[in-house]
Amino acid sequence: MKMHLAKIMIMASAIILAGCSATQMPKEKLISTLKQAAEEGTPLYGHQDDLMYGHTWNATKENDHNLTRSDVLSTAGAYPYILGLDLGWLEIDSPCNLDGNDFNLMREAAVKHYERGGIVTISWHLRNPLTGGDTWDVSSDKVVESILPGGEKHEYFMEWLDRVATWLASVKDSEGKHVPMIFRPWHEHTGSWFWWGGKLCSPEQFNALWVMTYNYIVKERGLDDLVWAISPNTLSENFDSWVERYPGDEYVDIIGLDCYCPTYLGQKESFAKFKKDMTECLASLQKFSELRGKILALTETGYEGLTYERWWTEVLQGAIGDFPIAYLLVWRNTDEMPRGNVHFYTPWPGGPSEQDFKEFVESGRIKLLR
Ligand code: BMA
Repeated sequence: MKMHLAKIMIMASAIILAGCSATQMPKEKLISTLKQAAEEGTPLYGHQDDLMYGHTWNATKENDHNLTRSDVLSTAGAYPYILGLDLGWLEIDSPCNLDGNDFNLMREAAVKHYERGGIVTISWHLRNPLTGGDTWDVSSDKVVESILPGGEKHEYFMEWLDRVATWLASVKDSEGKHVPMIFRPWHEHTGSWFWWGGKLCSPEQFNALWVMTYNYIVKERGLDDLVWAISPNTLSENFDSWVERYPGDEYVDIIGLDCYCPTYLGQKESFAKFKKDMTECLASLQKFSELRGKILALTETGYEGLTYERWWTEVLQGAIGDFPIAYLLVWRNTDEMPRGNVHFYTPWPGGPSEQDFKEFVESGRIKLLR
C-alpha cells in the first residue's frame, strides 16, 4: 500500500514537472535552448539573411514568399538553427533594409524560421541620426550625446526606436503570439567604425544609450520576451577594458564576441591571428559570463570569400576549441558587393569549402535545424 502511494506521488510530481516545462515562457525556452547547446558543446549554427538571399537568388527581388531557399540548406541539407536579420533603415521608414531586404518579407522569414523551430537574432545597422550619414559615418563624436535625454536629437531618435519597437512587436506566429527573438543592438561597440563605437562616446554615454534603448523597448513598449545580446569586437590590446561599456546584468542575457578571420594578411598569418584573437577574447568573455551567469556566444564570425578549403574543420574549429559558446553566426552571402563576388560567408553548392563545411556539420560539431 505504502509502495503504491509512493508510486502515485512520483507520478504526480512527474506530471507537475512536465506541466512546468510545457508552460515554459517562450523567452525562457529560448534561453534554455541556448544554454543546452553551450553545455553540450554543440553551438547552434547561424547565418545572416539566410532565407532572404544567397548565391544567385534573392527572395525580395523575386517576391518569393515561400522562403524555402537557403544556401545552408542546399549545401548541408538543413536550415541554420539561427537566422540573423538586420533592421538598418527601418528607422527612416524605408520599405527595404540597407541590404535591400523587404521588411515585410523579413517579418515573414522570422515567423517561418521560428515556426520551423529555429531562433531569430536581430541586429541594427542604423543610420547616423545627427549627420544624416550612414551607420559607418564616424565624422562626429557627438552623436550618442545628441540622442540621449536632453540632447538635440533625442526626440528624433526616439521616433527611430518607436519604429524598431513596432516592427519587433509585429513579429507574431500564426496563433498571434509574439515571437521571442535575440535582439543585439549597438554591436561591435569597442571598435570605432560605427558612430556608437569606442572612440566616439564615453563609457557612461554608451551605457546610458543601452539602458535607454532597453527601457524604451522592454518597459515602455512591453516587449519583455526579447533576449538581449551585447557584442564587443576583438581588440588587439587591453580587451578586458570592454567591461567599462557593459550596461549591467539587468540589461543583458548573452555576452557575445564579434571576431572575423582577417583577409588583409597572408593566409598563414590570418589564421594565426584569428586563433589568437578568438582564444584570448573568448577566454576573457567566458570568465566574465560565468561570473555574471550569462550565455556566451560567437555573435559574428567568418572568413570573407572562404578561399581556404579546410576553413571550417581546421581554422574555425581550431579557433573555437572547446569554448562553451551557445551559437556562432556567420555573415551574409551576397554577390552584389562593389568589390565583386566575394562577400559570402557560408558555402553554396559548388562554391569553395563546401565539402569541408559538410564534414564540419556531419562531425556533429555544430547544430543545424533538424
Ligand atoms: C556589413 C556588410 C555590409 C552590410 C552590413 C549590414 O558587415 O555586410 O555590406 O550592409 O553588414 O548587413
